[in-house]
Amino acid sequence: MKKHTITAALPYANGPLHLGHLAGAYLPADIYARFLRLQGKDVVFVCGSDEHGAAITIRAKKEGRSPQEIIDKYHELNKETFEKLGISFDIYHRTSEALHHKTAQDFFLKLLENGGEFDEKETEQYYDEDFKQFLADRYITGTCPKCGHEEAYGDQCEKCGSALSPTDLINPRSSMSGKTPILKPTTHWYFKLEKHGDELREWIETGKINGIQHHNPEGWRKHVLGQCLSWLDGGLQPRAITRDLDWGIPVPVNGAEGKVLYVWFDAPIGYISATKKWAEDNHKNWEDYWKGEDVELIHFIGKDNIVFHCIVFPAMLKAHGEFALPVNVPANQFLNLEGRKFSKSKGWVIEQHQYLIDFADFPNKEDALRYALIRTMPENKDGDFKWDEFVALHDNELADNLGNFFNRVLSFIQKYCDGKAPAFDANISIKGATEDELSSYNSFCKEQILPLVEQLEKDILAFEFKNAISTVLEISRLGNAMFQSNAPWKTAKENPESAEIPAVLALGLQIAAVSAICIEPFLPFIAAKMRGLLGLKDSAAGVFEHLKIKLKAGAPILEQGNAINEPEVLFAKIQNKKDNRWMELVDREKNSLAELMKKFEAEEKAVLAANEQKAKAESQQTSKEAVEYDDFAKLELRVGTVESAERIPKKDRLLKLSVNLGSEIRTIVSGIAEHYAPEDLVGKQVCIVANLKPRKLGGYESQGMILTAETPEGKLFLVQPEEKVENGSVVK
Ligand code: B3M
Ligand code: ZN
Repeated sequence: MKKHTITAALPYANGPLHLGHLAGAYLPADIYARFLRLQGKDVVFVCGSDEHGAAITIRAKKEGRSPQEIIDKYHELNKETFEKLGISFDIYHRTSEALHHKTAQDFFLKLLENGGEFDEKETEQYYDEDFKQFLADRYITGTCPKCGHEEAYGDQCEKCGSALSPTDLINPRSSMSGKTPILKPTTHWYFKLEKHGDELREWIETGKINGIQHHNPEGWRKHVLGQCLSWLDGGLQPRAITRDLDWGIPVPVNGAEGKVLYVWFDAPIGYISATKKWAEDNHKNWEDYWKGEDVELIHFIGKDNIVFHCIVFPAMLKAHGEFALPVNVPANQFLNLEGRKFSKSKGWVIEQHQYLIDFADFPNKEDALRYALIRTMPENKDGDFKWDEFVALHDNELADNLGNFFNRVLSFIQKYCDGKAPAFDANISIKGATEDELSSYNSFCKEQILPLVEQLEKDILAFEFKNAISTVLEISRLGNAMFQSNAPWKTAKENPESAEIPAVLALGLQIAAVSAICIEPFLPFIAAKMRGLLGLKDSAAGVFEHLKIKLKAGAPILEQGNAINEPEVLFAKIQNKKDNRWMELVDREKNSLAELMKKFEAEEKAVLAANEQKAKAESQQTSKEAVEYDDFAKLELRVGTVESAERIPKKDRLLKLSVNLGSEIRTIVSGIAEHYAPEDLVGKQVCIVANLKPRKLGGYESQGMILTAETPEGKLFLVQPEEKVENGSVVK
């Protein structure tokens, strides 16, 4: 039997996660894993904390704590929060576990032993002399050579997004001592990624490994393939997979003291060690889930991790030799918050644990959030989480459609059928979703419900979760429409003994049961409640397959006579005139974002003003090089009076002036037509450069140049003597 290994990116245990992370990787992975379990597939769904790397040591240093304290705190917080949100990992492991250290070291040694995978190379790297430590890329800041940003990191400039290496930085500084680091030789192991380039390209482009079809690249997201191919086209380079650091997994080689494996080398191996631990605890063989042809490995990640999961880790798995490669990496794009990027440092963020605290009393808070995130999931383009939409989706779709339908079914069953699943008679005709469409129980199941259920399956297996959940809501919409066209409440008044009543209600009940099963991967909490009310057994492995079989056969999902419970409100509306509690919570969130937005806008305005100021000051500074006095003295500047002025046809900027210099009248063509009307100039005194060589301008010979002052905005004003002087007076 096929083994399905589902991984979700291991979050760094250096802080809480926000809704963008949830929508990006964990929620889609959970939907997929839950669905496969309903299909009866053999699944392991692994995740855990990524507890190495500079991000954690930097945080520890900032807070004056040990890395161990940091990871313990956030590992627990993230693990617990995922659980509360119904993310159904089979295991949430940690990369600080001894089992993981050993697994990663063995992996390294196997690659070393295989030969030809690594290069051991000495290079010069930045070293902080005060702290006696080589500096991880993230520990070095300096000026970005591409955009001039002064706080760029040694691996990346966060302003312009360029990938950098530490030696690219101008004025590098150590973020430990703040001083300029020195370059010092050190030896590291480099993984020869380029060696696997051709194989990787074939695998990405055709889905083939050694000529055997492994997956269908058509099923991969375009943006994922695009990123992979652009990396391959750019040429693969050897990558250092060790670091000089005291936090991480020691390089298991004599003489490598003080060196650890690079975090991106050990972290993906964390998927393997998590599986090992789970297998150990559950009497399974971990290798069944990682090796051999029956393995279907799928990585759920955000788009910033594509390269590591589609190029580097597959190359490592290939180099090792025994592992299966992923069949898909359905990476998501990013989720925004009310139109802006999530930013923890700016406070523009909703952390998932904080949401649970803020909405603690709100029933269905978990599913309400899951629903809003699924409906805005950034599958193929960035998504946007908006509070108004959160409310609308909950009230108009969950409450008014799914909740309402379910409630109707349950109350009808109480009212007309004594709270028991009614028998149905396949021969009785029931109106379909529209009044003129006539159906029987059988054909309704086969022709109307089954196609939706199959569509749902297709959507999920294609990682189209947004479409998939709409399909589930389509099922309850169909149920509501069926009730509407049959109106059993009317029949009950007109002909209470009619066999049509139990037949219609039996069908309604079946549709409710189908909804309860199909909604489970998306909204597990409400699904459990629905099952409880219907008296459906627990969501057992394979229940989805049984559902399809029953629908095909027109057989009941709920047996006749099953006790059905009294209805309960499934979704309490947020917008509720009588009870404003939930809207108040939402308003609080909205207000705090609005406050922040005001602050951002004020800041942005201030920055803009400062920039303008700076530009102005710069434009006013002398920018030309200094000249000798003698050079200046070569200019002959004189005062004259404008005798006449006229426009030059077709030359919008030019005026032709006659200027009286006392001893002579000069014709001067000047570019001031946009600033002075000809009639305004006549009679005015001006300063001119009198010994400029005559030039042809606008079809006339210009015998001099008028001096003007130009403001930073580009407006021109005549330069004039303060009082009238004799024409021909010298300016000096
Ligand atoms: N911890 C980066 C991240 O959280 C990294 C993922 C590791 S997955 C093997 O985005
Ligand atoms: Zn930059």
